[in-house]
Amino acid sequence: MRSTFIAGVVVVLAASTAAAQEVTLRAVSSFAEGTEFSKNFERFIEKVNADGKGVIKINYIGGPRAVPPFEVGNAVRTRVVDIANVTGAFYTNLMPEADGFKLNGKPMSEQRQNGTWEYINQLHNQKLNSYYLARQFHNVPFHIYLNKKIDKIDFSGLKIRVTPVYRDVVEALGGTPITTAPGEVYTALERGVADGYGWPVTGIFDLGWDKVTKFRMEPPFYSVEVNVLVNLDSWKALNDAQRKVLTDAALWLEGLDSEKVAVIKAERERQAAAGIQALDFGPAASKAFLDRANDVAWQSVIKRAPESGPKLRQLAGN
Ligand code: 173
Repeated sequence: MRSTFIAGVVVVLAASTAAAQEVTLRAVSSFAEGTEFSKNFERFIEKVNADGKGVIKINYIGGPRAVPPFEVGNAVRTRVVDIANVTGAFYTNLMPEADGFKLNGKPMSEQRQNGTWEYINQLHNQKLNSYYLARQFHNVPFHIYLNKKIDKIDFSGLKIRVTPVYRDVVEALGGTPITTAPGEVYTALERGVADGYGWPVTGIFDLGWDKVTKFRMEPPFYSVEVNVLVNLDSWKALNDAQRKVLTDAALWLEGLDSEKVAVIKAERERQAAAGIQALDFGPAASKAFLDRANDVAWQSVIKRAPESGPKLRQLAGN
């Protein structure tokens, strides 16, 4: 009687172990669901769920309504979530050198070959208890958008909405930086709390900012970086098959950056059609701006991260 009972328990346990071989990861994005900087991550999730049937599954909790953008890095670190779509600019409190990732616009295929990926992965292992699964949007630049016309590249007297991405350059050019999450940009512009904002060339229509934007300053600068991070304990708990599904999908996700060339062109045309005027001060002023933007950003990264800053600069080659 007793041995039959034990045998039964063993069978039940074996069955539940087999079922538990499909692991479920909880995911969040630091950008609103369905918007430009979440969309490809959402495609990645669909792909993982299709390719990983019976092996691994991602449960998408959603965007900033689930976890505020500036807290997403900490949520991955502490395993409140297993996987996140987040820019380094949102976790510089935990990793100051994350502000330097925008200064490397090399394709990820190259960064994976020349040791950059590996070095940045180590930084994430150590400081964010996470695995650096993918980096997106290396070929998408940023701009400063304005509602007041300027006649040279000088932000004196202007209040400009920033994140760490734009803070140093805005200050260097005399502007007053105001830090907000993307979700507060519309209201800041509508109320005149900000005279302008930093944002990539793409995505301003997603939250209706075209209605509160007059000018886009040229030239484009830096490189967007939005990373897919996996909590390191969650990553270590996966088996080889599960990691392979994630890694294959990550490389596919990075490859989607090639679509952005056409997207950027269309976006600039759409902005023009919406009445957003480009402010272009010519090649000499543009070059001076780019040099200054690059210098002040590296100085700031190196000051706050004296060891890893110079290494990141050497890897970026600028
Ligand atoms: O402007 C921002 O909120 C920001 O830093 C960012 C970074 C990457 C993609 C989009 C926005």
